[in-house]
Amino acid sequence: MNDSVTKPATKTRSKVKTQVQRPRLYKVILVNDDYTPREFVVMILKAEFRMTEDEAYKVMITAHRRGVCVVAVFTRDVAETKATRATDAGRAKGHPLLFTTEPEE
Ligand code: TYC
Repeated sequence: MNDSVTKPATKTRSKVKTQVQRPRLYKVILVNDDYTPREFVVMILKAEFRMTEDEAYKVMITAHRRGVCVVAVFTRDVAETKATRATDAGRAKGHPLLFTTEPEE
């Protein structure tokens, strides 16, 4: 029909959404037992998780009373490494002290 009316040239450009994914975080959990001395648990928390005496005592006594206590939250690698190191430090002294990891919801 009207050939003189031409559509403006359009370019189709697919939109690229850059998604920044936050890494899943993992809790390090201190598990109570009946044998590891309280002072030893506090010492390990200070050494491995850079806690003050007060922070370490609070975490230790919470695990002692409630069975478990969340120590801190890290990326998976860091959480697993710290939990393993802390558990191994107890085992090296003959204690059944246990740290586990669990993903955050
Ligand atoms: N329950 C231990 C005791 O009475 C102390 C303790 C606390 C051990 C916390 C482990 O995760 C723990 N000697």
